[in-house]
Amino acid sequence: MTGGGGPRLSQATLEALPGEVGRPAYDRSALRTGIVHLGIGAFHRAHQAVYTDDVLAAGDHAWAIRGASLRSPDMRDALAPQDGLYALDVRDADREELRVIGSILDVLVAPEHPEALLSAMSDPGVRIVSLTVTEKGYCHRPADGELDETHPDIVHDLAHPGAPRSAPGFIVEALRRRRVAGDAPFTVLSCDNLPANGRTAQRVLSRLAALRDPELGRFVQNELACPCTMVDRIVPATTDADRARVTGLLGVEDRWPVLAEPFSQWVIEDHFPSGRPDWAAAGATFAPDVEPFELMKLRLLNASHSTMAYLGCLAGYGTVSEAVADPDLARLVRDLMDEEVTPTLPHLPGFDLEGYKDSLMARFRNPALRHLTAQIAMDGSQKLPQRLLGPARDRLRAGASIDRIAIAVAAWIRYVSGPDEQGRAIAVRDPLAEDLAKRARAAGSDAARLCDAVLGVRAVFGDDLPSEPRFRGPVEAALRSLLSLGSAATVRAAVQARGPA
Ligand code: CS2
Repeated sequence: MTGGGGPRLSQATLEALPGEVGRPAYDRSALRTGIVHLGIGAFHRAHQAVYTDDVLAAGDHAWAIRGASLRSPDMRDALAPQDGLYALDVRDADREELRVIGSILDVLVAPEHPEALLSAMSDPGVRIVSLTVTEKGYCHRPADGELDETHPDIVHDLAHPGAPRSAPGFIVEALRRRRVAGDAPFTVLSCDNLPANGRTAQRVLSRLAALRDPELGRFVQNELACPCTMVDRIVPATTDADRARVTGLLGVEDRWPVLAEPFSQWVIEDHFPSGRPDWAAAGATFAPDVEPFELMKLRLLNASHSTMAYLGCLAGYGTVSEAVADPDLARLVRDLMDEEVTPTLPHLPGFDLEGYKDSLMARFRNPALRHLTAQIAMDGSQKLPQRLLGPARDRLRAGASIDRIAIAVAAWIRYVSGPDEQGRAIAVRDPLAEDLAKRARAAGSDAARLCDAVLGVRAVFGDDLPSEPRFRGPVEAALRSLLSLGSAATVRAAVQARGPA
């Protein structure tokens, strides 16, 4: 991380910013906290915080955000000297726009002071607790979406409910406190890439609450609102080069700006018994049923991302725009979307699905974002079920083929068992990394044995897929090809087998 030592972006230096840089068009000292956000990473700051910034600018001052980090103090350390301010740098091939976001008041660091976070969440003025804690933050079993009661953080939180570690642990304890105090529950707003994310959150929370106290479990199950959302914006991790560039453009140092593409979408189920901001005025969509949008986004955008990430990492492509510049890989991804995913999607009347897929391909090509394949490749065990295995199950149920899905799944197996095609170790970042590595070591490089070993991870593949020959067969064939011919040749053969476009 750079630390230039020059003046910092802050409330005091806002006025000196160059005229073209956007900034909060409201009096920040008049804001009231309405939202506590768990998981204050780049995605939240480039997405929900921006919609909320618009709401505040429109004059509704009741919805400022207190952020919380459930792990490291880095974000607090970067933003505290900046009064919570940071720049959003929106980039594509031919434009770059900078805007300073003011909706986040401060950042709490949960492990340093769990009580401070619990008391922030128990404030009756807080009406929404939103989350971007990534898939693994729900402490669920990815294959069936149920709470993993053996998860170390859940075990900890049941033993120490007043000083939790996990997001579910904090939420359940804060809800309990509000109930005791006679305050209405907040609404829990999941903004993670999970299928039916609100329902997943509620399932996990009611189970955890019930393990603490059956009565609390019933309360969470019956009274807690957990609307589903579909969130979309491509937000690569900020690099030191980005920090230096933004600092140069602002004229003051921003220790942690966020970069994003121009596109942004937020579809929200409208169920907020305690009230909500008018995010629609900022471009969000409130819909009675979000699931069709979530499925479409997870299975088209995120599944393509994961496919490019594993095949791309193996082939030596560092970024998504490099991966999609390979015509064979681009063809494979588009075929995956058109032939194997689209038939599994619910019909969205009046929605231009072809246009949506075209726009995804264009977004993947955005050369101004260095979106690392290694970033997307992480936590595959938590991502595969909703991105690739859900569509695979739907296809198999319909008696249809899954050849491209199988290549993507095999690429993940190949990736987590390393080394890469140049013989270098792959740094697999995944909560199951150790188990996966152990299985891979025991299986060696024989495709059939490796396939069986990794498909045996029930938390990912469930009880059905490993024993389904129409799944296992194509996955093993693709893995054999990846092991013997490599990623590029496997992709080329798949595309050629299909015939000319
Ligand atoms: C990506 C997502 O890292 C990943 O797994 O697929 O973060 C993706 O960029 C966002 O969901 C886009 O909205």
